[in-house]
Amino acid sequence: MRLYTYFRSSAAFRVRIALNLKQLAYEAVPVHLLRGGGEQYAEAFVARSPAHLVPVLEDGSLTLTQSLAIIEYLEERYPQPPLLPAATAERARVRELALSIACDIHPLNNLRVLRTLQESGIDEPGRQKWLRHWIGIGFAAVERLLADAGEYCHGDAPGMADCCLVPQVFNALRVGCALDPYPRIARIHHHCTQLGAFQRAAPAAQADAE
Ligand SMILES: N[C@@H](CCC(=O)N[C@@H](CS)C(=O)NCC(=O)O)C(=O)O
Repeated sequence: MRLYTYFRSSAAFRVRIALNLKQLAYEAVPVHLLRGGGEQYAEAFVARSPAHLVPVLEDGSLTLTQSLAIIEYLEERYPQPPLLPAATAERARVRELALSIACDIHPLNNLRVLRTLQESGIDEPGRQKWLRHWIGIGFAAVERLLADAGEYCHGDAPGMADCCLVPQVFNALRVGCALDPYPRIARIHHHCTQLGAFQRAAPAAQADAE
């Protein structure tokens, strides 16, 4: 398997965690999102990812974008260990948490959104404020959804929601969001980041880390 990735990309970070949890070997192909205007715009990459976004997973003849579609694919193709619970209602709960992060928080943090803000005259402090604002709104909702959570987002093993939560916390800490208002998120982040699968997926552990 081959994963097109960027060390700091939180969407790629999600997939790296899932691959590690499932103990699947993969070749990491770095795509530098900033260098030369961004390698995501190079023609060879756009053929794989028409939206100019990482991650992209290649597994045999399959080329797949969208981190959650990739994780769901891995779950069906390589079921052990499971990243989704067995019961339908519980699976929906985990997807609810994962989508709250991947759809409602992360897109507002994205590089191309920040570039557009910059082009519209929003300065760096203004852009940081924007990031903290949307992360705060999103985390407040996720914190409430985690009312029954223990060490992980759901149940007693890390799953798809944890694959989304930890990278989003990484982004939050980078822009100076305090986790104090979100003790459940902070607790789950702490437990997950004790695990090798999360540590090996972390931005600083990637070959392309700067
Ligand atoms: N919904 C997509 C989001 C992918 C995404 O936004 N990737 C970011 C990095 S985290 C990216 O490639 N950004 C490049 C850009 O904004 O130009 C997914 O979950 O895979």
